[in-house]
Amino acid sequence: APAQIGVTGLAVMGRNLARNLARHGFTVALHNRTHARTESLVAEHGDEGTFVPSERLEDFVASLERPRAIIVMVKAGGPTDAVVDELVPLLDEGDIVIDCGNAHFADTRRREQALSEHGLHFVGAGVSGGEVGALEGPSIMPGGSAQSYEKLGPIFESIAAQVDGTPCCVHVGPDGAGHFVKMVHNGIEYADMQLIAEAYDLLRSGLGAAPAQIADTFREWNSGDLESFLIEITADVLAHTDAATGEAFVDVVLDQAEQKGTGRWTVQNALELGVPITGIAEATFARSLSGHAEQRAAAAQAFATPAEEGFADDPQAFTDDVRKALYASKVVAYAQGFDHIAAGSDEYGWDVDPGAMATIWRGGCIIRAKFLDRIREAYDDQPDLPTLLVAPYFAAAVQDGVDSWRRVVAAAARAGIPTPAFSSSLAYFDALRRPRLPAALIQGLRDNFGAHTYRRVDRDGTFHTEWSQDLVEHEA
Ligand code: NBP
Repeated sequence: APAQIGVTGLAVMGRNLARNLARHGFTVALHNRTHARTESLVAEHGDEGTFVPSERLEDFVASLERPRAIIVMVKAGGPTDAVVDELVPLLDEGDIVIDCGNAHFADTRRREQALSEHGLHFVGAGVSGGEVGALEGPSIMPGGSAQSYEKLGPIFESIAAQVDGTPCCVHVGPDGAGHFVKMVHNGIEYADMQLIAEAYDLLRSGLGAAPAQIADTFREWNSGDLESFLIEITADVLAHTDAATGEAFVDVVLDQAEQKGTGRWTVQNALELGVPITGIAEATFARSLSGHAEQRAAAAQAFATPAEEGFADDPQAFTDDVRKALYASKVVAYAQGFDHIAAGSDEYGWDVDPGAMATIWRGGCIIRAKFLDRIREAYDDQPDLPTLLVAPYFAAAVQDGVDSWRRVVAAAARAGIPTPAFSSSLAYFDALRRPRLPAALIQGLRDNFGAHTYRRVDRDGTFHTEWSQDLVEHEA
């Protein structure tokens, strides 16, 4: 029988996705540029389901039922274009090419446009969960036409992670919507990880707690509001001992965080759309800063650590403060991420349902967390929520944590412990809730040096003051 779906690109991700599909009863056509990968997949896992391997791309395409659904799981960028270009002449009208790699959503928009001119569907699908997720159930964020989802929906929803009987997959919106949402997901992941790292640093450097002790703290936190995959694996990583040295694993790892670029994409696009995703931006810059080894060495030599007294007066109280500050900062990071999705949806005309995004991130993906249920509820209750921060549940949580948040940020500043994500999230919260901002002064300065005009609180219209001529004010 012809295959129901095909996968080309059988490195870690494609291989596991193909196995997941086969395990769910789909007949899966297989192809990889280097045929040995296809052969080893069939040799090692051929008994998990029905695979139809082909060495030539033409045979692979011919082995599929129509309309064809072909998952491309190759290195993002040039390789994806190369594979798509090879596929297009072999396909027929109505066929669907699905890019499950980490493409930039702008590339996905371009490819979707190009393939639609050939009568083909191009679906950019964000897939999160790493290699384990791909095999056991990822979170899937497919974009592309509604028509393509009629065929793909049942397949993707059956192989996705399931939470309370609901699949972690939904049609996100047209063209690049899926890859856009995956990009923001990764940005939130950056913020989440930075916040966790700052909480660890506060307990480690502030209280002098050992990694194994802090692992216990995170394990405890994982039984409350903070329950999430990242908190869980933080406990695992902190509890881990390096086999070679017997030291805590975290102490033998070079402290320079790397990135593949999705955080940067998120921040770049947020700058273009004018969405203040400060938590994600700080997290991305914190990784860059960690890599500036020469500057760090020079500054470390030039400046001493401030002497801090009384930091650990009441370790338990401080630990509770850190937990609450972490939660409040996390709420800010998600509020900003959901703002970003809303802005992208408006700008590119996607009509993305934010509550549905919270739903499909509950399982499979890296940021899966208990509190995503609360986000979905918040949008169910009020679809036009101005910001997640004012949804009753989150407003109460932030209100409850705000004193702790201030104490932690103040203590960190006194002790010289950098908490860019904690601090900037608090500043964001304070800026949002203040009735009046010093932006008024900025407008005054802009009008002074550049005649950029300003608006007034008491009258409609646009004004300019003639600063050099006795401060004459007139409507611009
Ligand atoms: P890689 O990103 O390492 O890509 C390797 C695959 O691309 C191989 O199948 C390779 O074929 C194929 N390929 C390349 Br490279 N250039 C090609 C070309 N010009 N023509 C045809 N095939 C080409 O694989 P991966 O780690 O499995 O990731 C796949 C995608 O999934 C990426 O976009 C990645 O960003 C994304 N992703 C990865 C993760 C993760 O945890 N790793 C998570 C989520 C998403 P070959 O065997 O012949 O060299």
